[in-house]
Amino acid sequence: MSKAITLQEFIMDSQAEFPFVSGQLTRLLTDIGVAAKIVNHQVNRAGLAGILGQSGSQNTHNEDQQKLDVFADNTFMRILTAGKSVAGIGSEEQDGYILCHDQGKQGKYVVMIDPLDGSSNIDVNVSIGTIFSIYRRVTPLGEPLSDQDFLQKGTQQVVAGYILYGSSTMLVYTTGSGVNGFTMDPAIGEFFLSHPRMAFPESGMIYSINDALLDASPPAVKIFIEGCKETHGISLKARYIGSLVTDFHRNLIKGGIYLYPSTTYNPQGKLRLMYECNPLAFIAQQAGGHAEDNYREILEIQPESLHQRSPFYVGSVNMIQGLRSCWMATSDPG
Ligand code: AHM
Ligand code: MG
Repeated sequence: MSKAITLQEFIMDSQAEFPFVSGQLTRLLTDIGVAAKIVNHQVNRAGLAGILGQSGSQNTHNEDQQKLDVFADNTFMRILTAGKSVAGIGSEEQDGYILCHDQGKQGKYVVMIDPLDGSSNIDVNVSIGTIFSIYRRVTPLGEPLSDQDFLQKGTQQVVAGYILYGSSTMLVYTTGSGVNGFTMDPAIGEFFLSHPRMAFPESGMIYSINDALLDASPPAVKIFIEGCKETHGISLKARYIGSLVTDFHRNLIKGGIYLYPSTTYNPQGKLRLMYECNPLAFIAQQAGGHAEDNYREILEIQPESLHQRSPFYVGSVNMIQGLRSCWMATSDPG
C-alpha cells in the first residue's frame, strides 16, 4: 500500500518540482491550510455552539453577515497577516483592501479571499466554502502597495483554490500546473491527497442555475437552458445548491455547467470577479474546463474595482461551447 500524502508534504514536494514556488509561497499555502482547519472546526460545531444567525452587521454589499462570516474573515486575516509572505489582502467582507507589514512594503504576495461563501446556507446545514487566489505584488518590494497590486487580471493568478466544508472537508488548489484535491481526516485534522490531477469532463449532464433568474436573463441563456431541458432521453439534470463552491465542485467531478447570468435588473450578475469568478475560472482552466462572462474569458477581464461583479458561466468545455453557440444564434454578444 502506498503512503498517503499530506497537504504539507505535497506543498513541499511541489516546491522542489517548480523553482518558481518560493519558500514564501509554501508558507502562505501552509497558512491557508491552517486557517482552513480552524474555520472548519467552527463550521462543524456551529449548531452546537449556538452561534448561528446573523450578527447584525452588514458587509460592503449591504448583505447581512452571518457570525461565521465574521469568524472566517477574522481567522484568515489574522493568520495571513501574521505570516511574512502576504503584503495585502482583499476580502469580500471588507470594504477596502488591507495592507500588511508597514503599508504592504514587505511580502511578495497579495491574497484575494471570500472567507465564507454561500453563508446563507449556514443555518440549514448545507455545504459552504472559502475561495482564495494569490497574486504576485506588482509594486516593487519596499514600496507601499497600491490599487494595481489588487486589480490584476485573473491570468496573473499564481495560486487559486477553495475549501469545501461539506460531508467531507476538502481543499482544492492549483499553482498553474493542474488541480489537486485534499480531503481532511477529521480524526487527526490532516488534509490528505485524495483527488490528484482533477479534470473537468469535456461534457456533462448537469446544469446549475437559479431558475428564478431565467425570465430576466439574456435570450442566449434562456435558449441554452431550454435546450438542456429538451434533451429527451438523454436526461440532463438540474442541480443547484446555491452555494457556489459546492455547485462548482460537483460539476468539476461529474461534468456540468454553472450559470449566474446577467439580468435586466442586475446587468453584472451577482458574483464577484475577484473573489469568486477569477479563482474558480483559473481552477476550471487548469482542470480542462472553461469560464466566460457574456462575451469574453473571465481570466482576461481587467478589473476596475475590488468588489466588481460579473456574469459567470463555468464548466465543461463542450457545454460552455454550447452556450457560446446560443450567444451567436441570438446575435447577442452579451
Ligand atoms: P455570498 O458571497 O453572499 O455567499 O453569495 C454568493 C452565493 C453563491 O455561493 C451562490 O452560488 C449564489 O450566491 C447564489 O445566489 P442566488 O441565491 O441568487 O441563487
Ligand atoms: Mg461569496
